[in-house]
This record gives sequence, structure tokens and C-alpha cells, in this order.
Amino acid sequence: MAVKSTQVAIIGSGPAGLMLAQLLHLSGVECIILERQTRSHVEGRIRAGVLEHGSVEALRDAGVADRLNLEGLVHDGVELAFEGDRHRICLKELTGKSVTVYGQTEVTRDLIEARLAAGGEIVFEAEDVTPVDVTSAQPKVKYTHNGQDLEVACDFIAGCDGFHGVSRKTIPENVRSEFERVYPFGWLGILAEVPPVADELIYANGDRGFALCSMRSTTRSRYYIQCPRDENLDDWPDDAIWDELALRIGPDTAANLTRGPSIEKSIAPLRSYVCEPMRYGNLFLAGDAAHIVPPTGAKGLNLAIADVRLLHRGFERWYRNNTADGLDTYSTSALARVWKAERFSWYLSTMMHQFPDHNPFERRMQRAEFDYVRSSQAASRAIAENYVGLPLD
Ligand code: RFL
Ligand code: PHB
Repeated sequence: MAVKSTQVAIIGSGPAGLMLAQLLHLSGVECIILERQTRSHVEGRIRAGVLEHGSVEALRDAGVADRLNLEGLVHDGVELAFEGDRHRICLKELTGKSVTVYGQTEVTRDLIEARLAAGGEIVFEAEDVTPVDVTSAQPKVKYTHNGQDLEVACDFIAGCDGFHGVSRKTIPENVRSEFERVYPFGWLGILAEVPPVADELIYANGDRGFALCSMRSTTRSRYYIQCPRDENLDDWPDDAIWDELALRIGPDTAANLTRGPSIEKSIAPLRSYVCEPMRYGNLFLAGDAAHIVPPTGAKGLNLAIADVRLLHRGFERWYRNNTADGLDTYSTSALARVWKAERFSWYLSTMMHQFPDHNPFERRMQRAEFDYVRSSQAASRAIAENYVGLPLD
């Protein structure tokens, strides 16, 4: 069996794995990325759209923000709407910070380009990737590529392989604790080459359910509507999505809605999930491999970036200063931040969706929460500071 060796083996080339590889490269630490999918599949996935202030800074510091600086749309506010009433959260005024609309697809492309330009390795279409001996000082990752059995010998493994990856399952069940809430609905998303309905994002809760108006650029819109968890995409021709979206955002906003053929449509179920701890021996989990948030708070991609910034600090201290302290505190420090993002995502999801099992009391609670946020600068600021992103530590 052919054996390669490196310092850090990274499983998964989503934003977590790619960003970690870029940060390690800048620190002079060797790594190899093993990715199950093809490059075009990884670059074609449509997912997140909003970058926190700290994520933008991190991408700049990592030297991968040339296009982000040119094409990213800086948003100083975001709108919440409840049964036709509207409230703008003034992010910039309340926190001094903004968010940037720049698709995860673009972040991924920029990071892959930077890695390949630096001569770094990404093994696409790696099959049967399996971490082994993770509690020993010489862990390995076995995999198959082009029909050949291969192995990477390393000091550490970074499990950045998303929610359905293999890394988390390597942690024995009696060692890991899992915390989960599955929501009784999903988001049906549509991407279209049409100008956005408004300059800023709108999160709307109405009688017919939640809707989100987002965008990728001034000419490309991304919209979502709440749908039953087991909804079938085939039941949603484009026209039906546009009609439903228009009803949910109300006539005033819908007057500015431009419709067009979908470039992409998908359904994502909503889930909150955390695995503790995020370390087992010399295996470290980062991003969706360790936690999932419902997309309402726009936190998933940002948490992935925050995790690998912390993990990179740990590796840097190990290789530069010969100390394990950053690696030893990684799981605890990352989880402290993860739980706050879980809370915010759960809170906003709970306020902004129609729950099939809610009774009129719970609906009134949502209304009261919205009215309180609208009337209180402190409550609006609490939303704003979470939305632009909490400090790394
Ligand atoms: P990823 O992106 O899932 O990448 C994991 C990578 O690992 C690979 N992989 C394997 N490789 C080798 N061997 C195996 N056995 C493997 N198993 C898996 C996969 O092919 C993949 O390439 O995880 P990562 O890097 O942790 O990044 C997390 C983010 O992708 C995710 O949190 C966000 O997309 C969530 N999210 C949003 N986050 C935000 O911050 N802001 C948003 O506005 C936002 N909107 C969203 C979202 C997610 C959505 N969906 C589709 C769930 C909107 C939606 C609709
Ligand atoms: C997106 O543009 O895909 C998006 C924006 C904000 C969210 C979730 C998704 O909260």
C-alpha cells in the first residue's frame, strides 16, 4: 500500500477544510485534503450567502479576499417582518459592524484556487476515507483513489467532512454526547438571475409560513420559503414558488418582485445539533462535522470558519512553540461559541416560523417577541450583535 505522510490530514474540502488548509499553509504546516466528491461538485453546491464581519476579516487575513473585496455586498441592516409589520435591525448603528453577502460557492472557489496556486494537494474523489489509530501518536487516514488503496500517515486529523461525514462516527458512542432538535419543516430555496426584491435581506413570518428574501449579487436573487419537512421538490414548479413567495412577503414588497427561471432549487430540512467533545485523541472535528444550525441565523458557514481559526491557533502553537495548550482547549473554546450560535439560530427560527404544533398561545408569544424587539433598542442590539457575529473568544 502506498503511504504518504504529512503533518495534518484534513478530511473534507468544504469551507472548514479549505480554510484550515489555507491557514496551515500560511503557517508553514503541511497538510493534505481528502475529499469524497469531484471538484465541480464541490464548487457547484449552492449554500450559505452571508458572511459575518469576523469571517470577512479572517478571509482577508488569509489572503483569499481579492474577489470578496470586489464583489461582496456590504449590508448595514437586515429586516424582520411579522404579519405585514416590518422592523429594520440597523446592524451598523447598533454594533458598528456589518455583514457581507458573498456566496459560499464563491468562498469555496476562492479557497480551492488559492490552495492549488500554492501547490497544495486536494485529493478529489477519495473513496472509503477512514481515520485509524486516532488515539495514538501516529494516526492515519486510509482511502481508495482510482482503485488503489492508499494511506496518509500524519500527526493530527482534522475532521471537516460535514454532517454526514465519517470523522464524527470515529468517536466511540460512549465518549460522545449528542444534542439535537429536528424542526417539523424545511426550507425550499430558489436561485434566479433576477434583481433582488429589496436592497437588504428580509426575514418574514406570516400566516402562510416563513419566507426569506436574500441575494447573491445585484442581479441574482436567492429566496427561501418554509415547507413541510418531507416536501417533494417535483411539486414545486417555479411559478408555484414565486406565487407562494409573493403571498408570504405581502403586496407592498411583492410589488418589486422580479420573477425568472430557477437556476437551482433545493429543499433543506432544519436541524439543531451539537456533538461534544469536538476532539478525540488526535482527531479534531470542525464545522458541520460537529454541529448543525438551522439556517435562519446565517451561522453555519461562519461557525465553520470560526472553528478552524481556533484549531489553526492550536496547531500553530504545537508546531511553533511546542505546546499542546491550544489543542487541549480547542474543544471547550469552540463549543462555548457554538452553543451561543445554536441559541441564536434556535431563537430566530422559533420566532420566525409557523410551527404546525403551535397553539394560539405560542403564536401570541411570537408576536410579543417581535413587538418587543421592535420597541426595544436593547433587544434589537442583541439580535444585531449575534447576526454580525460574536467575538472568536
Ligand atoms: P461542508 O460544506 O458540508 O463540507 C464537508 C465536505 O466534506 C466532504 N465529505 C467527505 N470527504 C471525504 N470523505 C468523506 N467520507 C466525506 N463526507 C463528506 C463533503 O463532500 C464536503 O465537501 O461542511 P463545512 O466545511 O463544515 O461547512 C459548513 C457549511 O457548508 C454549512 O454550515 C453552511 O452551508 C450552512 N448554511 C449557511 N451558513 C451560513 O453561515 N450562512 C448562511 O446564510 C447559510 N445558509 C446554509 C445556508 C446551509 C444550507 N443548506 C443547504 C443546508 C442555506 C442552506 C440552504
Ligand atoms: C442565503 O442567502 O442563502 C441565506 C441568507 C441568510 C440566511 C440563510 C441563507 O439566514
